[in-house]
Amino acid sequence: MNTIKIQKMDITQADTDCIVNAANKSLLGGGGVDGAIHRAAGPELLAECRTLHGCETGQAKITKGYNLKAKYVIHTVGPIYSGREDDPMLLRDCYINSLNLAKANGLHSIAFPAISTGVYGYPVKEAAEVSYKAVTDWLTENADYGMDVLLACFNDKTVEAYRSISE
Ligand code: AR6
Repeated sequence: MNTIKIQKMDITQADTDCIVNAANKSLLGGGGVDGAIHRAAGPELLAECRTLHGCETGQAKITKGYNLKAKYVIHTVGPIYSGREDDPMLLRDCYINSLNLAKANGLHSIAFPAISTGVYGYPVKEAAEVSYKAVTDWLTENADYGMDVLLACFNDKTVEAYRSISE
């Protein structure tokens, strides 16, 4: 069975099989959730990221989780919000490609931060709509797989945005 859970939390504390990092194209670390994940995982994470040679917007790459509870980190790069048509498409790609990569690695639980809604400026409500639909579409298409999705919200605004959509 597939599940979705919305929870206010620090994603570095998630004990899912993998957590998703809202990274930038260099995959070499940054602020926000990216900084928090690198600090919690330890320097070996950056060392492995250096071997990946970056990542395009909307795509996803996997590494080990090192000192995190999660065994793996899936690094994806959200769009920098521009108000153009391809913002929602690229944001959707982040969720779909991360879920596909988790499945390809045999993982059955995954935690997502609200990708692009911090430094990258995507309005929280709009992002929550795109993200929630991407996740539910994927779960419907992969109904037999058994994936537990945790939407790890760092603040009340994000929790409320997801709750208002899911209810
Ligand atoms: N756990 C869960 N969510 C968090 C955490 C945490 N520990 N810390 C922040 N958030 P952002 P972006 C939330 O800025 O907008 C980095 O420098 C935060 O409140 O981390 O995709 C990268 O290197 C917000 O809701 O990511 C890139 O350069 C969400 O995570 C750039 O920022 C995303 O905020 C990516 O920007």
